[in-house]
Order: sequence, then structure tokens, then C-alpha cells
Amino acid sequence: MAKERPAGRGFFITFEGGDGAGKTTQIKLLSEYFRSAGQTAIVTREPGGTPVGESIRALLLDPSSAMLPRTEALLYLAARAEHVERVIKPALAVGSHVLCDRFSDSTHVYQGIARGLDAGALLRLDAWAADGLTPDITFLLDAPPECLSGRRRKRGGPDRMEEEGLTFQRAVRAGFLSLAAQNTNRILVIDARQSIDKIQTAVRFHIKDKFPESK
Ligand code: Z5A
Repeated sequence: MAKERPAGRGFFITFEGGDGAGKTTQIKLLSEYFRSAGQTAIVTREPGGTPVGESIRALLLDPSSAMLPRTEALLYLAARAEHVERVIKPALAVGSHVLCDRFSDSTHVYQGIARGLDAGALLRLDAWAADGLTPDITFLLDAPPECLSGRRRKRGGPDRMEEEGLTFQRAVRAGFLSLAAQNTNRILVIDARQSIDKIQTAVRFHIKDKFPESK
């Protein structure tokens, strides 16, 4: 459950979903909305967002990095610890909003549900890595993985996670939907098959509803 946001702190907003769901596109548009309203918003991503996090990202997504699921989980969490302490918390503390492409929900779904790692252990380790930080609101861009295949960026071929097949992607989708059903107060599900503009309209509607002070 998301904790109460301290007065004056920025909004911590995360976007989740399958590969190619449109998170990067929507985050960019939302950052433009905040800037046009005279508010500061930083755009960041996981894994990544810091020099160490970007190095870990390269290792995690490199198709030649053979690793155990537990190793993979610990690397995502290591990148998160750096990111939270060095980027996210300082930005929120000075009143900047943080728009983050993936966060803890991705770990629970990809490593916990799709890879089948111990959910309780992951929850505890993630809370430690994130120093207890949870998003104020999360947008889950949802669509059947078959519908997103044409959108996936190829960037010179699939990365290590994208190499997983359709069964894995279906488990990821089901995992996200189940997480959303358990966290209806925080996670909003939006149909990612809609147009970019329609999705952004829905995102802004929910932002204004959740944070009336953002208008
Ligand atoms: N991962 C994990 O396992 N555990 C963790 O804890 C964390 C992450 C944090 C990161 O990959 C991988 O790490 C990810 C989960 C795992 N693996 N997978 N699979 P990433 O960051 O490189 O990739 P991604 O986040 O999965 O996806 P992406 O390529 O960045 O896609 P996106 O941001 O969701 O989509 P986009 O770039 O905005 O859009 C893709 C294309 O579709 C682009 O050409 C757009 O113009 C187009 N687009 C966007 N929206 C639309 C709509 N609405 N209609 C039509 N076309 C659209």
C-alpha cells in the first residue's frame, strides 16, 4: 500500500507494462504536461538512472550474460538502491516530480511471478533496496503481448529479457494484472492498444484526480 506523501514532496509516478507497451512515450508526454504547468519533473528509468545503474542495465540486458534468476534479481535490486538514494529521493525532496519507467512492480512480476522466485524474499529485499519507497501512483499499460510485438524496438536485436518467448510475456501480463487487482488504490490499468493521445488523456485525468494541486 502506498504511504501518505509528505507535504511539499514531488509525486513519484511509475509506468509499468510489457515490452513495447508505450511507457517511454507516455512518460515524455507527461513530463511536457508538468513543465507546461510550471512544475519540475525528472524522467528516469529502471534498471538505470545512475552511472552504476546503467552499467548494471547493460549487463542485465546483454544476451551473452548467462546468469541465475537470483543473480538477476539481485542486480535489479542493486541498481534500484543506487537509483532511489542518489536520484529519486533527492529529487522528490526538493519538490520535483519523478516519472520512472519501471520500478518494484517489475521485479515482483518478472523475477517473482515469471521467473518463479520466492515472492516473500523478493518483497523484503526490495523494501530494503528501495529504502521503503513506494510510488504514489502507477500506470499499468496493458495489452496482450501479441499486440505489442510490432512496436518493440529492435535496437540491433532483442535484449536478454526480450529473448524470452510468448509464454513468458503472457505470464508477465497476467502477473501485472494480478498485482493491479491487489493494489487498486495505487495501480491504474490503461488499455495500451488505444492511441497515444487517448492514453495520455487518461493519464492526465488520473493525475489531476489524484493530485488536485497539480492543476
Ligand atoms: N526488468 C525486470 O525484469 N525486473 C525489474 O525489476 C526491472 C526491469 C526494473 C527493461 O527493458 C527490461 O528489464 C524489461 C523488464 C526488465 N524487459 N522486458 N521485456 P527496457 O527498459 O529496455 O524495455 P521495456 O521497458 O520493456 O520496453 P521499451 O522498449 O522501453 O518500450 P516502452 O517504453 O514500453 O514503449 P515505447 O518506447 O514508448 O514505444 C515503443 C514503440 O511503440 C515506439 O515506436 C512508439 O512510438 C510506439 N507506440 C507507443 N505507444 C503507442 C500507441 N499507443 N500506439 C501505437 N504505437 C505506439
